[in-house]
Amino acid sequence: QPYIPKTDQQEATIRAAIASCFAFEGVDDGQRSAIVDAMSSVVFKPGDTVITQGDEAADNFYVVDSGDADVYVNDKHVSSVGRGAAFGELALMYGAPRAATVKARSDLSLWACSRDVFQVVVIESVRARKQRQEEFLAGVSLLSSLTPSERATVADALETSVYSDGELIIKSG
Ligand code: 1OR
Repeated sequence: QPYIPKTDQQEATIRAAIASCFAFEGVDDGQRSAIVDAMSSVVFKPGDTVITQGDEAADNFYVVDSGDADVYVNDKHVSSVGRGAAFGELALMYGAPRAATVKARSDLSLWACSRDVFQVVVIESVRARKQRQEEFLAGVSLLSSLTPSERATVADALETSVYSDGELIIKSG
């Protein structure tokens, strides 16, 4: 993986963006560090297009270092992103065309993570987590009549729930 040095503050910005982006749920600390290390700086001028809706060759996922960008769906302004926001993860996660157009509103400095690094780290850790969940579910006797593909569907829907000692989980009736 590439290694691009960052200041503590730059690293903190990227880490916080990753922490609040659902694409990185289940990605462990070591893998998050790999992404932080690999991200490289790209700059855009006001009015520049960063992402074009419908583009099928998504190249990067981004974190905003400074500046603002506008998000458009079907030419309609739907949101804006600024410092610490992550975007461009959807097409990389789902192998789908870009779902929105993103344009620089001001001078825009972004951290970019290439599709290759993103796929290795995120897709692999999502796959590994799903496999762990499927293996876990395979041992649950209540679900033993499910087919492997049904079990995979249930595994996809699993979320972690934490209970404190003595806390009610289900109430009869
Ligand atoms: P992407 O890889 O599809 C465009 O490239 C990115 O814009 C997308 O990932 C998201 O990270 C980001 N709908 C779709 N994409 C959005 C939206 C959005 N907001 C930000 N992105 N919205 C729904 C509009 C009907 C706005 C939600 C607030």
